[in-house]
Amino acid sequence: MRIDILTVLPQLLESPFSASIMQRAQDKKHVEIQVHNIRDYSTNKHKNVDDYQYGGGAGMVMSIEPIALLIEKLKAERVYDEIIYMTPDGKILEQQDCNQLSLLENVMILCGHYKGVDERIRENYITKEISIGSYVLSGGELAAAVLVDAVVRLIPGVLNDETSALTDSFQDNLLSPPVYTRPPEFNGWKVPEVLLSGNTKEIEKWREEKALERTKTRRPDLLKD
Ligand code: 6GU
Repeated sequence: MRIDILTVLPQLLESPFSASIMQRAQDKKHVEIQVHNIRDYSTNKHKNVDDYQYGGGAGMVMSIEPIALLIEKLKAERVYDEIIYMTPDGKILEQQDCNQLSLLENVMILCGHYKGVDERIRENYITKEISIGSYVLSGGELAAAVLVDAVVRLIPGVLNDETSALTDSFQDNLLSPPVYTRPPEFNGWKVPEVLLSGNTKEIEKWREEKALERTKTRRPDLLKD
């Protein structure tokens, strides 16, 4: 998969992809992530990327020209399956959306900033609008990092058996059961006996029960359908 991220703050997207699973996914060529600075495509001598909004009101709007230039340049290089705009008024991201996106070849992600982007960008280029939750961030960069992380780990080959995405919370609409590691007792706090029993059938049954119990109490909405 190739992911192009368009931003006015490329610094914010340096570290999220430079460690652990995200770095390994790039090293192993499962994904190529390119971050583009919208300011490099500014058409005026001050390198502005925003302007006052028509009709008045507080807050700047991301200008159409540099973003359109950059999008057109990228679209001339390859065909994009989706051009995503990160915005608090987008569809709230869920695991199912990530599963679908992980199957795509070329994805472009535009990070919103200030009061947002000139509506003509949304009308003419954007194919999907995504939010990561019902709260407001200063910009779309951290949201884009969350989206990319959630999607890239699902690309076949990125995770090994030990970290397999198949047992993640949400993949089967259930939260994950509790987990434990050595020692078997700490401060008098014991690991559940069944996990030490070696009885794989009983362990599997216990995990299913705990997953269901946890989902019922914490996220009953997941059990509706
Ligand atoms: Cl995608 N952007 C911003 N600015 N805030 C958000 C968001 C996105 N998703 C949740 N809050």
